[in-house]
Amino acid sequence: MPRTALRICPLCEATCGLTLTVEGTRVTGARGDREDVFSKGFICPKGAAFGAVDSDPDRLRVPLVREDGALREATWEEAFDAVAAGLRPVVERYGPHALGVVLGNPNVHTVAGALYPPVLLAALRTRSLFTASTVDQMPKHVSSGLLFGDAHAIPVPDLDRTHHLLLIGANPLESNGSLCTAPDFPGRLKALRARGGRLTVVDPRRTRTAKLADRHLAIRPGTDALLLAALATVLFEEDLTDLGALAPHVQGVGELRDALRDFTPEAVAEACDLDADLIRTLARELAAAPTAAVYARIGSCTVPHGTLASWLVDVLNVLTGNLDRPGGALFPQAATGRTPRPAGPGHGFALGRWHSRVRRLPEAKGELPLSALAEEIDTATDEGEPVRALVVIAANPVLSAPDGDRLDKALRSLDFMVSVDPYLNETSRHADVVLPPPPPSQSPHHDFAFNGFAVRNQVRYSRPAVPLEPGRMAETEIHARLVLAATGMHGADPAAVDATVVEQTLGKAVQDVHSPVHGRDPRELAAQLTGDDGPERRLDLMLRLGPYGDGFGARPDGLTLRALLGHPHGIDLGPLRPRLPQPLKTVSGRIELLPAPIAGDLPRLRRALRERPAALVLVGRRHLRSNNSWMHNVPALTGGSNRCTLQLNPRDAARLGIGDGEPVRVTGAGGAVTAPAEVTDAVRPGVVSLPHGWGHDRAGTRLNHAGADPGVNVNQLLDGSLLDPLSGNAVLNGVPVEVAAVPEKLTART
Ligand SMILES: Nc1nc2c(c(=O)[nH]1)N[C@H]1C(S)=C(S)[C@@H](COP(=O)(O)OP(=O)(O)OC[C@H]3O[C@@H](n4cnc5c(=O)[nH]c(N)nc54)[C@H](O)[C@@H]3O)O[C@H]1N2
Ligand SMILES: Nc1nc2c(c(=O)[nH]1)N[C@H]1C(S)=C(S)[C@@H](COP(=O)(O)OP(=O)(O)OC[C@H]3O[C@@H](n4cnc5c(=O)[nH]c(N)nc54)[C@H](O)[C@@H]3O)O[C@H]1N2
Ligand code: SF4
Ligand SMILES: [Mo]
Repeated sequence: MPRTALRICPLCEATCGLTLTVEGTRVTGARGDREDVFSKGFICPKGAAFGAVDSDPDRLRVPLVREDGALREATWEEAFDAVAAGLRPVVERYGPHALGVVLGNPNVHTVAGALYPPVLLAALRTRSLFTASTVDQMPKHVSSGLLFGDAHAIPVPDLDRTHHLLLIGANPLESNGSLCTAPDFPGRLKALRARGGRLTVVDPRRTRTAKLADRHLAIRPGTDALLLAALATVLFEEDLTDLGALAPHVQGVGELRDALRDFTPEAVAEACDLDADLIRTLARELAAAPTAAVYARIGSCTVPHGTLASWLVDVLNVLTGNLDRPGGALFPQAATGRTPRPAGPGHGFALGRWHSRVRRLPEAKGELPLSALAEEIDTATDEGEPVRALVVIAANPVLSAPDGDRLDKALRSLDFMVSVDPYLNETSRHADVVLPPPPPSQSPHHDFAFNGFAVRNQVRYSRPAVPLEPGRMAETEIHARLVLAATGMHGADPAAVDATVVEQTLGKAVQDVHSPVHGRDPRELAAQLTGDDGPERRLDLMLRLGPYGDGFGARPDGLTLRALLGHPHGIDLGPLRPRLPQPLKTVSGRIELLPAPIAGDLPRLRRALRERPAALVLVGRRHLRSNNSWMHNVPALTGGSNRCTLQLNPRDAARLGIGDGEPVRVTGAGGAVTAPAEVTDAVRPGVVSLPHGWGHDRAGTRLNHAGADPGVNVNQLLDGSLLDPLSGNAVLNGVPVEVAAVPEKLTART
């Protein structure tokens, strides 16, 4: 008999509650959970394909270990023996930085990815940390770090209450939203318009999101920081700033006004290819709206001025008084977030505490740019050791980072590599050991990361929908054993990892005068934790010490794991609320509107006013039925419009003699690829678009369906040299390329 089970969807940031149909141990259906407190029944095609994603026959079931050059199936014991034997000698011989760690996107979608990598990194003390953040949102972290003193304090637009949304470089109708967790983002945008609100979209492509908007500005890629600076300048010039309740918490308004003075609409219009009057109108609309929120994502981050654009987004929210007020942009408060401390000066945010070895690139948030991973492996310098061994968890940088071919070679040259990955793919094929996590149906779920960016405070937890298959190991246990193997404690009980974290966390909490457990006995508190295993006890711990927690009895009505388990559809914790000044951790205790590193980068933006744009630049795009590099192997999610085509405007197509469907050669600094042309006026002239995550044609992978229609790797067009200097984030959009027709008969060889 089929049964149902509830499971939060891990396939994008929207975190919808699903009702799964389970037959035996197999998920045979998925629909939206109408009683879910947050998603209320919403589901998208990816969520509906949960069963197909979950039961993909190419998912690895047992570990793989390299023997005589080839990967063979192995027991878990053999696999962890090999990991310990491979990693420890590298650390012991060459020191901690020779062991690199690469963390990919799905870590923010799993319980294991939230709970264990911090433990691993704290124990390893390696400076060679590379994550998907530096091909994504690092500019936002840096801007929040500088403005608010906390890289994780990222305001989210109050979608359900705002009167005016200025949405920049994001396409939530395909992506379902990012750094703005909102199940049914499309429905929420439609509701905004239905209640009389305005939606303005800035995007070089006329996306499905742009089609919903009152106004669409097809900006020239890479110039959003100029547009945003001009909007701020108009607010100053026309006396439209109104900080409202924020005023006592903000410093540097006068300095900011002076610093931005040159960036008038008239000055930026040509670079942005936008009308100066329109920019003025936009600024006036923003100021006049009863409430408004400026929100920007990938298209504003993965560009040469990513940090400046990210900073200006919040500058505009501050100048219009919309930061931290309902209808504006607010700081969510997650149930597993830290107990709020009283407001006051903090330590601030430091950048560049160390540098990469080869290009001397500054760290940001403890990370080096993913764009520098290949050179940190393949290039010797006088200073320090190259990376000789790598722990790769849920990452596929051969496709997601610039210049995959170089990285591919570099990975092959490593002394040792271990991947925690369900697939043998473009990256994990280089591993000496592959540790496959179970499919999502067999894993628990809680959104440690995304609840901190959600448009409504709420908390939900799903236990595994299906018991672990015999021979499987929970991803939490894989991570715990990996921590032990990498730190010289191979063979110890993995439960000790969780027990140590609990002991240390409680040990600190009881000494903290602001903690609800101040002065209590940590052992007595640890004994109160409930949960079936270590990860559940850690969740209980975080909930109970968190902002809504029971404080181990201090607030008897507060949250505990047991209370949460009694609410399988989740607990609603209410709309976002103003929180300032509490979240501020700057040295001044205020919002530092013009931080020194930002001021230091403004001359580069000023130079951009005079730069001649390239004739053709590349931007990316996402498709609703896809997710980065790892979902092209699921037949239910491929085909139709989800294809790796080069979109180009009819004017450019005519100029270059390219017909729809014909093969075109695209050349960039890092290489060239050939893809079919898709001639469409949805992209503005001078812009071409290729999606990322394709290029599944390398040997030695196990991706049968993806390999049949591999597409090309857009990141091969990049050589990794273009970065946003403050954050080290890769420039993936607005990249100069050349495009030429290819005679059909030659395409087979390219
Ligand atoms: N040109 C261009 N490049 C881009 C982007 C772009 O817009 N344009 N976007 C960038 C962005 S925003 C991101 S976040 C990165 C993503 O970059 P990555 O994180 O490197 O890539 P993903 O494709 O998300 O997948 C990572 C790996 O996780 C594995 N995986 C899936 N589920 C699980 C799981 O439950 N556990 C474990 N352990 N592994 C799992 C997959 O098999 C895959 O190998 O790509 C970036 N690259
Ligand atoms: N279906 C699906 N959903 C996903 C993913 C996926 O791969 N597929 N990936 C997930 C991940 S890891 C992330 S980070 C999020 C990203 O979520 P979004 O940020 O919403 O991602 P995109 O859909 O790539 O939208 C970026 C938009 O920026 C535009 N753009 C490019 N360059 C510029 C520019 O210079 N200026 C402006 N203003 N716009 C520009 C592009 O045309 C594109 O429409 O999506 C997540 N959700
Ligand atoms: S919108 Fe995202 S979370 Fe919701 S069902 Fe689709 S993939 Fe899953
Ligand atoms: Mo991302």
